[in-house]
Amino acid sequence: MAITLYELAQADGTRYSPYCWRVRWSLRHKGLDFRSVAIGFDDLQKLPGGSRSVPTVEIDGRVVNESWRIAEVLDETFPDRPSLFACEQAKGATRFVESFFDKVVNSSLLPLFAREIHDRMAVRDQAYFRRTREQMLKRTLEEAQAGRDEDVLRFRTAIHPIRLTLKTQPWLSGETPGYADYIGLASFQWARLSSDFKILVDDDSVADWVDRGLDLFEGFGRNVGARPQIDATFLPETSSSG
Ligand SMILES: N[C@@H](CCC(=O)N[C@@H](CS)C(=O)NCC(=O)O)C(=O)O
Repeated sequence: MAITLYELAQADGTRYSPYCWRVRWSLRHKGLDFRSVAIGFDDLQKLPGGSRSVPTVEIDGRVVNESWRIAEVLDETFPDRPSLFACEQAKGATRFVESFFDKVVNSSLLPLFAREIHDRMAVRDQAYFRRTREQMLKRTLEEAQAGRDEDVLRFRTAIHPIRLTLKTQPWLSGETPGYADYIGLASFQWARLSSDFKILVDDDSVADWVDRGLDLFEGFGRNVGARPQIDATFLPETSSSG
């Protein structure tokens, strides 16, 4: 079984996309090895299957796009491996988790460190990123960053539902981590890899959950840095963008 994950990378090769990290953790959850191919924004139109966004995966030649669909396909294709959704009802509820992280968490995080995302990407990606993200944010990357000391306080309040959930269970998925956790952890991983700005205070239960998430699968999330650490069982990470 050959699995290839196409994903955005910083100039130094660090994979930082929050939607790709959902898939990265999902693949590890299912115990699947994969080859990571780094692309730039100008490679999006060259993705297999005409995807135009990452994550895109190829599983033995079958191309799947969109993080949610990829998670579904992983559960359908590998039913004997640990499930990402556990049951249809849990999957239904996880859709709400996805919407919360897409529309509340990721949208609130982007202005805090969009300028740093820009600075860490390859120069050839920067103009496209600046143009499209400034359209989204309706202000310049610099203006967005200038307000972040106040914005982060609002962000910490907005994520209170995560704290309330973690009061009664160790993971968003319940007793053990599942796709709901990978959706959420991926957002904080995006922040961690993109910026030095402090998103969470140390004694926040959300910070503890992120910490535990980074330790999963022998520190799979933690052991990435300037150069993505390559697990001995992994195929080498390759770059299509030179
Ligand atoms: N709903 C999609 C969202 C994926 C997404 O927004 N990916 C970004 C990178 S993090 C992308 O490919 N953007 C293309 C662009 O900005 O043109 C998913 O869950 O896979």
